[in-house]
Amino acid sequence: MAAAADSPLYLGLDFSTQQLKAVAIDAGLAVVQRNSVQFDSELPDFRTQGGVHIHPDGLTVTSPVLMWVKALDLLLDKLKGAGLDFSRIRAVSGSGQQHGSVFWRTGASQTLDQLDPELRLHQLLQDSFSVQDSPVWMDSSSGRQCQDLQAAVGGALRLAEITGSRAYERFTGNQIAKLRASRADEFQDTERISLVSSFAATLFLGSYAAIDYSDGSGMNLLDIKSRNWSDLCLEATAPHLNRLLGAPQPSTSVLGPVSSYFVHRYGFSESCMVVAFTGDNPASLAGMRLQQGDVAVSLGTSDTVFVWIQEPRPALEGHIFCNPVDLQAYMALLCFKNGSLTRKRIRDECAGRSWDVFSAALRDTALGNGGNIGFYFDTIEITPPAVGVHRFDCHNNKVSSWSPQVEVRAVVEGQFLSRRLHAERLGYSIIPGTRVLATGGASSNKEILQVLSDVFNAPVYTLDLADSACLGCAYRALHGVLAESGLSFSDVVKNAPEPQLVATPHPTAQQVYEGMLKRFAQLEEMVLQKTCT
Ligand code: ADP
Ligand code: XUL
Repeated sequence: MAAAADSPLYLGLDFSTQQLKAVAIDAGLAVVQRNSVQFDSELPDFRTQGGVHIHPDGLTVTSPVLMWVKALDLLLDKLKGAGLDFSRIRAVSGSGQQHGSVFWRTGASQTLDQLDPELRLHQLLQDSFSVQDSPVWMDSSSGRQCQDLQAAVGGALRLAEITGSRAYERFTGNQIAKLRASRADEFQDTERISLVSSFAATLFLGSYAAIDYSDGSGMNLLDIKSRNWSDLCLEATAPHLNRLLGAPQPSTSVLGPVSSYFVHRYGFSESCMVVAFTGDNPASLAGMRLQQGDVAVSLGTSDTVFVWIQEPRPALEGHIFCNPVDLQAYMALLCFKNGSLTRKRIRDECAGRSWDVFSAALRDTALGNGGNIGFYFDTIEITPPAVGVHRFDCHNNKVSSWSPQVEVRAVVEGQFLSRRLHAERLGYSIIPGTRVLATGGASSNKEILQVLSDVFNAPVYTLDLADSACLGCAYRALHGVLAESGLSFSDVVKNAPEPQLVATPHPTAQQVYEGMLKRFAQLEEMVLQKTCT
């Protein structure tokens, strides 16, 4: 039955690497609106590629913070143009690419407090940032600060025990330490530091929004057990950092009503609530309604693999984050930098820039690719920290090229062998009943998902909507307003559409990939040693 024309709606947003997306749902969880703004093509003045600027050192990667603000202006205009009645929105929540940081200039809170609804946000906030180019998750320029932090707290494993991860260059604390050392004046002129998620919540709230526990776990600063900033980590990063960060809050918190700017400019209701924003991966966990035993594989700009866990066992590889929907639980995550952008490069070079041709190459080549194994690290990888393109034939001999079709299968098989290898090292194992839940841009490609199913030897499911982070935030907005009456997240989303089965493993998959996985692990070790020497 269609919902009444004035029934409540819940808005979810996702400030991801390449675009800003929105999904509105009704109280019955049906999607009523969907829209997006592509940064490169719709905001060309900022001259980004894939939403970012890669600096000449090849390590520093940033995005213009005003591009994100302008994207929100544009998205809201698009939603209005498409007929979304903002007055029906009961709550809004959102997510952002994880780890990115926004530096608000001294005095910005006053500007936020008096936003003139006649003007656009990007005009109003032009002078509100002490740093124009926000470091993002693709940055790997803070190696020195990572070493310093680990030394200060008693080693990599100790840091992982406190914060859920050893030091990673993209993690926000290390970015803050780098900025403080390299751009002291801008740092001095900063009154508040947000994550991309809490920055976006701040725009809606008109005052500084708290960092939530789940996205806050990606900073190397939060004690994931006490769910408070770790004094040890804060002190090792910058003086008085807790003042710049504000107190962290549960990811399910209702932060307050939208600011009067949104009421007057777009017709939001004064009682529309802002529910804490979180990271895109935690938001995907919510959107996919991940259950214990499932493994989620997100194929966006980055590829990520994540599982729901009850007891954290931090290690030197992978990350443990506080769970975004259950205060007692955690999630484990692996992140791979060379995901869609690398697949797209191979598509452009070997498949005439067409996903259809790319898919045909996967269909026309055999499982196991005749024993050929490829590693494709266009930029220095996170898991494992290796770089370069490395091709091996079935005898483990290095080769310099393959036919276009073999190259296409090699990039996809190599990526998924790596996802499985590292997920198993994190404690994940395939058991009868295991579901692989796929999301992100590439999850619309059935042939890619068939390879995923074969390599994992498990069925692959997707949601109708490839963008689970955005949908997860619409669910979280709804949960935020209902949580006060004691409803759990799973109660709230129990009638959401079930994921659809899209691929089952080929009968020979286990035989082909068991052996290949062992060879892959040995070859990866070799590639890694090469990178380190
Ligand atoms: P993000 O949220 O990280 O910005 P998305 O999850 O929207 O990214 O995924 C975008 C990526 O999806 C693009 O880089 C693109 O290469 C990839 N993609 C889109 N369509 C396909 C397809 N049919 N096959 C494979 N990859 C695709
Ligand atoms: C996760 C990570 C990326 C970003 C961008 O640790 O760095 O997945 O969240 O999507």
